[in-house]
Amino acid sequence: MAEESVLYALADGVARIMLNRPERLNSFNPGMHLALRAALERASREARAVLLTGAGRGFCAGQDLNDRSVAADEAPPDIGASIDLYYKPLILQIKRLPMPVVCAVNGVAAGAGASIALACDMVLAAKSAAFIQAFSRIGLIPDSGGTWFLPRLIGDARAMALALTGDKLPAETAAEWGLIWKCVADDELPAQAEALARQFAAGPTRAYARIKESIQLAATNTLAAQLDVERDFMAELGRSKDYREGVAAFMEKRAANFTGE
Ligand code: T3D
Repeated sequence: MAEESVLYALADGVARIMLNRPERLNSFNPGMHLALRAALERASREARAVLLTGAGRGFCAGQDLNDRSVAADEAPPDIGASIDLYYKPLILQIKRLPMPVVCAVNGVAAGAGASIALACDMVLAAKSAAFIQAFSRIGLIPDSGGTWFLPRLIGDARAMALALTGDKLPAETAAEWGLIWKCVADDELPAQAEALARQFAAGPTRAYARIKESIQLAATNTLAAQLDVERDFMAELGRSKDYREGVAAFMEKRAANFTGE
């Protein structure tokens, strides 16, 4: 039987999702897309945090180019349809997941693989990892939100240069530039990413969901509109059990026991 292209394990509130086509650097075929979408859907029902990583020496090399016939006598692939069917829903699913998604970039993240990492809420990368906007190398543009994430995270000049050149950006530089949260020693990545995911799984889940949503809304809101968003979310969270627990724990000088309610 073929190995599963996405592995899923739930423990202590953390859904651990691993892209698992290491022989192709975890590049995407339709089966892996569907498996990842199903894993994220499952996490949305049973987890309080997600940890996404890749098997083997790479994180993800984007689209599996073996699935793209470019023979002169064949019709060109309908890449727009592939984006509508697979990549766009995947990015939106990550962004809309009402819990933190931690991404542990264990090796190269290229093409849509880089964009998928950037769609996650906190990105840690191994020192040996790198981010490659591989698209222009094959005559395409950054997709899966690449043209949206890059300028917002690192500014137009750096975004443009990475997209145009397709040059490899080492993880350490990615962290220095603010493209990702942190670059860590290779052998420390699993433990550090796990600790962060566990911390989130034991935290105020509803607040995390609203933090995630607020920061996304801020990308397009005016200040006045964003102040209204903050008021509404604060009003809602002020009625939550976790808020009561957080304040009580502070007053009693003890650790809070958040339940996500
Ligand atoms: O088409 C649509 O639906 C539109 C959506 C597009 C989204 C996109 O992601 S477009 C961009 C697609 N990705 C790429 O262009 C990246 C292609 N890969 C590379 O440039 C390099 O592999 C890397 C720079 C990522 C890593 O280089 P390196 O030297 O560390 O590894 P390698 O030897 O190139 O790759 C290892 C194996 O993985 C190799 O197979 P082999 O020779 O050992 O049998 C290689 O062919 C395979 N591999 C790597 N990336 C892909 C891949 N196979 C298929 N598709 C890939 N994307």
